[in-house]
Amino acid sequence: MSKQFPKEFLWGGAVAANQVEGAYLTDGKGLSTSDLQPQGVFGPVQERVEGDFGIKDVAIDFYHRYPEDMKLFAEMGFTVLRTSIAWTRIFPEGDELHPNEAGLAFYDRLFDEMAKYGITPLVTLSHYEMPYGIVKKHGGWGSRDTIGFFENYARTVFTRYKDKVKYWLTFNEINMSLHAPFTGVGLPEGSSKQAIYQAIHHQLVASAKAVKACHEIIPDGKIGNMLLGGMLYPLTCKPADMMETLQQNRDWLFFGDVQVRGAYPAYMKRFFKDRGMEINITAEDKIALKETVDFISFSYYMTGCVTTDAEQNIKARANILNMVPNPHLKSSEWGWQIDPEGLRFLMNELYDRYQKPLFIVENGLGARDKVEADGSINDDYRIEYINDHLVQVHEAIEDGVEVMGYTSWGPIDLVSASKAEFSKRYGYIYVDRDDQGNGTLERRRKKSFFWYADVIKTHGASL
Ligand code: BGP
Repeated sequence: MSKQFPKEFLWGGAVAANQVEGAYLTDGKGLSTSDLQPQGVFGPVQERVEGDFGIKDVAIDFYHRYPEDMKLFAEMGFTVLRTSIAWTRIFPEGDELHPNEAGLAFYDRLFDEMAKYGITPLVTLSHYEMPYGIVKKHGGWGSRDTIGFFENYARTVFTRYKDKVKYWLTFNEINMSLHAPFTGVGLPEGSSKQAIYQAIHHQLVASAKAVKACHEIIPDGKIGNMLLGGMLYPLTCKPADMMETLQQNRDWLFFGDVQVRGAYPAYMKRFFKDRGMEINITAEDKIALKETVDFISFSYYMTGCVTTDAEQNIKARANILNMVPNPHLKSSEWGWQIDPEGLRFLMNELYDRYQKPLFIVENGLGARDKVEADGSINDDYRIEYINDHLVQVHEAIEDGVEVMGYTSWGPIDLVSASKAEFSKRYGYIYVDRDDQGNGTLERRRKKSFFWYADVIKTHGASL
């Protein structure tokens, strides 16, 4: 069967401001939460000391080198690039009334550069970072006031870029707040579940208000949510395992349920009651939540299993999300289980549940690459991974799922989110930098670069 994708399908890659830009204080940028996590999104928060503080300070210097990178993306034939705006470039402390013009001007230049090559921007408002000023002064998303700060930021960027950016996302992997509360909602590690869910509630209201603002300011625009697509399977067909899997899948689908359906799902009533939690949801909040997203975007790297067997549960802890390993799947070096068919399964699940178009905005293989003596980088493992996943995306389209596009994660090597290291690479483009920050930052095409260019050129027929 030909793997031809629809002509209007968008092809490209995805990056995030704090993992590529560097220039962490340039042109009036304020400190973001990510600038205080030198060891990554699960790492401790450290007050900054003078001088070098970790590899994210420079990252891949995209802030200055984006014209060169855009040229390479265009050479691969990208029709879309997902990136995020660093909130702290626009509002350095987060709670100012007026934006920082130099920060706004940077993204004007960036979007203009994309336009030169006909690359459509897909922009995340908040990708794993927020102004540290809001955390220090207001307690992050724990405070209701943060909804207003975010809405002001969202309205500012929608108004400024309304003619340049038509596709938007609110919060990156909003469901990760349960696993990394500081990164997600600016609360300290060890915060109570009650506090985390209250902060998440504020974030969900803010997300809905951004959706409303986008609809008002950019009537021909589209705005989506962004979920970590962490599909879980029951380890056995024991009814108790089935039930537990249903519950655990709801832990992350809950966010989508609110953002797509416009209200808290029925099952959350018992969830909160059983845990003795009470979330302050006002009548105005309920009205605000009714403004729902136009499409659903998600990341997809792996699947995992669920069991009610205590012993198996202790043995698990195979990856960052503590999923029980699936005996039928292989894992990456970082314990992420590779499951292309799971992507088709997940896409069908999401489409059955919501009947909204889907956008796969992250997928890829983190691996250590070797530069050969002749300078080539032969990343066949990456080609295989992406090929197999794209074949399943095509299957899902054949199944009837509406899919807007695919942006693989890190088309150019960047700083890893979970470990803030450089040796876990995702790119089609190699960047000369190591975990200690040594290297020239020179860009080089890997074997996968030419392979992906071919996939795009043939609309998937070469898969
Ligand atoms: C997602 C994040 C990204 C990204 C990716 C890969 O969860 O949205 O920011 O980094 O995971 O993760 P890592 O960089 O830890 O390999």
